[in-house]
Formats: sequence, structure tokens, C-alpha cells
Amino acid sequence: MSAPERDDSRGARISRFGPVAILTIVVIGLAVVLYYPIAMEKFMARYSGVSHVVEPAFEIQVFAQKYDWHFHYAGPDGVFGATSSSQVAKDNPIGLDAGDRNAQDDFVTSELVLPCDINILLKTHSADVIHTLGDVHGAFRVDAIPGVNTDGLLETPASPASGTLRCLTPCGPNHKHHHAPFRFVSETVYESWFETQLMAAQAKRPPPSPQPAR
Ligand SMILES: [Cu+2]
Repeated sequence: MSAPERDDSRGARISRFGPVAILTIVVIGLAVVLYYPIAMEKFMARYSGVSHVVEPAFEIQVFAQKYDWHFHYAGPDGVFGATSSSQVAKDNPIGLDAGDRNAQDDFVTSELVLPCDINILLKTHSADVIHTLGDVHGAFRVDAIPGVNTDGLLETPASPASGTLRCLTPCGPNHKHHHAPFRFVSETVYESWFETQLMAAQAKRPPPSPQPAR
């Protein structure tokens, strides 16, 4: 008995491979549709700057000077008080203007403390030479340049962490001592720390001058 003859006509080929071809096209189409937004986001992050992709939750002003780092928090109002080099003093290293209404709830620290799992914009300034705030692994770095305000976006990890941020640009004979501790903490710990800093800053603030008698 001879084997049944294979039908290689065009119609037979279409009916044999047609469903496979359609399925392949559908799968590729779905992959393109699903991956396109991710690919575009990566492209924008790489070539157009992160500000188009990630919105920071809030800002911290970072002040560098040989060989200190100061972190300026805006307080509950979210508005930074004015600073002026003419007001820089030993107990006011960034020259925060105590007379500015927006400065009343601000505080300044030498340790960077932030909540976990959040994006923060670090606006960086230098009072003398170029410094670079960063971690030794190169996962984060932002330059502090005299006369220029530089933005750095810091994404904190999902879990608590602590360590030391260092100056990554040689900035003078004591460059190796130019570093600052950091802590990434839970929201609860951050709120408690924030409250403590606020109260400490209020306690240090001089009492308002008495109103002249009428
Ligand atoms: Cu430095």
C-alpha cells in the first residue's frame, strides 16, 4: 500500500502554516506594544535627562565647602528660606537669613537623612572650589560648582541603609576628610527625626525682638 500523497499546493501550504504565521505576528505585535513605553522611558532617561521621567518627592539644598557638607531642609512649609554669603557664620554655615519668613521652619544638618524608596532632588552649591558628592561605588554623584546650582536626582533604596558620602573630586589638602554620613530610614523614623531637627532648630533660634511700645 503506498503512502498518501502530500498536497503541496499553495492553498494547502497556507492552511498548514497560516495559523502559525498569524500567531507569530500577534505575539511580536504584543511584545512591541508592551515593551515600547519601557524602551522609550529608558531612552529618555539616558539621552534627555532624568527630569523628564522621574518627579522627585521633594528637594534638599546641599552646600559644600572645604571640608564640610551641609544639608538644608525646607521644613514643613516646603519652601526654602533665603541664604546669603554675608550672613555666613560659625553657627550659620549656609548663611540662612533668619529674617526671612520662609526660613522660620528650616533646619540645616551635617548628616543626610532621607526616607527609603523615594526620589529626592539634591540642589548643590559650592562656596569655594569644585566638589563632588557621591558614593564610592559610583551609583550616585553630583558636582558642587561655585556659582552654579547643580541638580542631582537621588533614588533611595527600598530598605534602610547607612554609610558615608564622600567628596569624589580632589578639592584640597584635606580632601580625604570631606565626607558626610547618610541614613535612609523608614517613613516613621524619618518623621520622628524631622520633628527632632525642627525642635532643635527652634530652640537655637533667637527670640523675636520685642515690638516697640505704642
Ligand atoms: Cu571636596
